[in-house]
Amino acid sequence: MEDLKKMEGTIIDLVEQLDEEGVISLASQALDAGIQPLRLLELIDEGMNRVGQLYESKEYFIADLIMAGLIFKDVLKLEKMAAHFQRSYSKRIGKILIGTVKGDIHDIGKEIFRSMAEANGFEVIDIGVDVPKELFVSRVVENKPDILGLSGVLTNTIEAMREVVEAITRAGLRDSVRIIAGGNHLTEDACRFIGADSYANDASSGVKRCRDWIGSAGGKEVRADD
Ligand code: B12
Repeated sequence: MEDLKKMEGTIIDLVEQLDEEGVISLASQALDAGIQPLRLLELIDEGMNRVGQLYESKEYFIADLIMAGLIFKDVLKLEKMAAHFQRSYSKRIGKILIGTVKGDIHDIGKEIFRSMAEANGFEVIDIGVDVPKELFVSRVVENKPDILGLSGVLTNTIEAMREVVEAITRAGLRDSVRIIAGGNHLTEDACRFIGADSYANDASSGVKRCRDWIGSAGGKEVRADD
């Protein structure tokens, strides 16, 4: 069997080549050989970046982006990946409502954030993609989450995110919910423009921020295996 280091490079190449069977097969082997699920996600992500670059340079087309998305979802479904994100908690530490903002249908990053947040003890209500601001408001009223997560991958989603925060404020809900914006294009400046309490470029740091918020509000983590 190839050693892990070599496998890592090959996985990135296979994603770039959109070789679905090859990625799944090698990803399974790498998991069996002990690769950390988060490391595997990083590798797939790196491959996705390459696909994105090829799309920008017009060597790849929209169908190729679709294929890349399917490959990522297949990897997330692998038994060891799914198992990594499933831990049982006797008590949830907090509630997160999450959706991808209007104009954006990318949902893989949101799903990764959701899985990681659930694995860290949060209850997560996912309201989907291309979500209008009015729906964010009504679902916040209905579900009373501790945290609202706004996902957006397209750079122009910053405006839609800002509109959601404005709508939440207008509805008199701003003081009842912390807001985190997620997307790898976000910056400190963008976060200020949006009016969110924080932002994250990746799911792990986003979940960490949410845990810190719950911790500072006096929340207590209780795991089933504690
Ligand atoms: C797969 C893909 C698609 C698939 C999406 C499938 C799906 N189910 O999601 C499809 C085919 C639908 C698609 C469509 C389009 N896409 Co596209 N797509 C991609 C691609 C290749 C991968 C995206 C992805 O899943 N990445 C992997 C995940 C894990 O990363 P992520 O989404 O960034 O998520 C991480 C963080 O952002 C963060 N995060 C995300 N959400 C949240 C939420 C919270 C609360 C937190 C804390 C964190 C967080 O954590 C995640 C994990 O760490 C990227 C290229 C790339 N490099 O990303 C282009 C890319 C994003 N797409 C692009 C474009 C242009 C489009 C289209 C406009 C193409 C077109 N002409 O139609 C359409 C837009 C449709 C729309 N209205 O949304 C551009 C965006 C350019 C820009 N500046 O905005 C990119 C960058 C490609 C490129 N380089 O040109 N796409």
